Amino acid sequence: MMKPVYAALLLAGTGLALAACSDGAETPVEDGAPEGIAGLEITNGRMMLPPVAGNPAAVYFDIAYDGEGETTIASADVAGADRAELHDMSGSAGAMVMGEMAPLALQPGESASFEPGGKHVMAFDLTPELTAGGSTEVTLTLASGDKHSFEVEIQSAGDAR
Ligand SMILES: [Cu+2]
Repeated sequence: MMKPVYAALLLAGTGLALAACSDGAETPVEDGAPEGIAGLEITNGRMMLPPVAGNPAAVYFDIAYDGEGETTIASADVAGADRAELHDMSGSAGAMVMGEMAPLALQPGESASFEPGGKHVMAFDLTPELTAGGSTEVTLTLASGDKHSFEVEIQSAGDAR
């Protein structure tokens, strides 16, 4: 007796969730959030120092988004670096090239990894104060102009990525 009722409720719930998702795509962006973006979560953040001083460093992290409406990451800044760019790798094995990445759009529920061999933030002209074992702040700027900052651990080139 209980089982069919329970199953029917589950089905009804699924239908509602799907409807809510498709409506969400057109929800306008919420007001600016000075202390970070609601629903944006960064984990596993780390900066890999270059093997040769003077070369750029790479910043990696995992990003998960579960806010309202689409969000788009347009640029990045790294404290202690003169400038930073969003990069991605393209091409095939043996002939990979990196280049500037198009702004990264995330829908609610989506996630992405910035990782060796793929997307990364490239940090140019580092101050000598960025040393292995320390940390620095990375700020992502969204297409909306909102910013989201987080700390990354600094690792030397030889450390496991
Ligand atoms: Cu790069």
